[in-house]
Formats: sequence, structure tokens, C-alpha cells
Amino acid sequence: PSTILEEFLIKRSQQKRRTSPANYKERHFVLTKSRLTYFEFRQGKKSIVKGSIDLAKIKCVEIVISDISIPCSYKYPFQVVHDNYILYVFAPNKDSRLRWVCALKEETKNNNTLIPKFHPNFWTEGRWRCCSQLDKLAAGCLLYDP
Ligand code: 4IP
Ligand code: ZN
Repeated sequence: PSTILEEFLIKRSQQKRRTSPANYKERHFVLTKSRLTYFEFRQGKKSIVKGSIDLAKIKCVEIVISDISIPCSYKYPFQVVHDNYILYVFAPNKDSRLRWVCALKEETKNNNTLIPKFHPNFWTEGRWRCCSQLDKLAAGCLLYDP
């Protein structure tokens, strides 16, 4: 399948388990018509798929607006809400972030899984920084504009 967008970006672990670490990894992101996939790059070797999200399962794609200090070298976050997880991705600059958010929105705008509201800030330290709710799956606090 042909590539719509690809770039090295940084992601935060999705913390799928209660005990998952909150770490940050550089990954090669590739967007196609059907999937958002991220690879671990290995010098002189074949890249390894670390994760892949079915675009049909995406519920929201938006930039993250936050005043918290970002503990990785890329400082422009956006979020991909899918299934019961949130993938936070960090782009190196505003242009890159906008390209990803626009392309992902374009590919997911007709999903029947879109949510009416999302959280504009991070889920961190057991709460939403936007609305202070303590449930990771709590309904969003800002209208989503796909
Ligand atoms: C891993 O930490 C990596 O951050 C994984 O990211 C991440 O998976 C894991 O989160 C997290 O436990 P370690 O490398 O220290 O084990 P990647 O797959 O890019 O390597 P995600 O789901 O974020 O891809 P969990 O919660 O999925 O296990
Ligand atoms: Zn919120």
C-alpha cells in the first residue's frame, strides 16, 4: 500500500497495562490508507514493526495543548485515540505536527467510531490535566471537530 506520510517521531508508551512504564521511544512512523504503523529503526538491519493501528479504529486525532514540560527532544505533541488507548506522538516542529494531524484526520473523518468529545491535554499521573477527571476512559471535555 502506498505511503501517505512517513517520518521519525517520538511516542510515549501507550500504557496498556497498569504496570507499563511511561517511556518515550523514537519510531519510524508510516501512514497508509489503512494503517498507522511505527517501526524501530536498526542501523544496517531490517526495521521491526513495534505497533500498528487500524485507521478504522481511530476515534480522534488532535494536537495536545499542554503546559507540562515534555521529557523528550520533540516538543510538539498530538494524540491518536483508538480502541481504549491513547497514543501520544511528539513531532519535531509545528509543521510536522500539522501534517500528521491533517493527514490522519482526513483518513479517519468518516469513521463511525469517532467520539463527540476528547481531552485536549495529557493523561498523566492518574488524571486528565484538562478536566481533572480521574478515570482514563472518562468522556472528553472538549468538542471534537473531525
Ligand atoms: C515499552 O517499554 C515500550 O515503550 C513500548 O513501545 C510500549 O508499547 C510498551 O507499553 C512499553 O512497556 P519497554 O521498551 O521499556 O518495555 P514500543 O512498542 O514503541 O517499543 P506501545 O503499546 O506503546 O507500542 P505497553 O503498555 O503497550 O506494554
Ligand atoms: Zn479533559
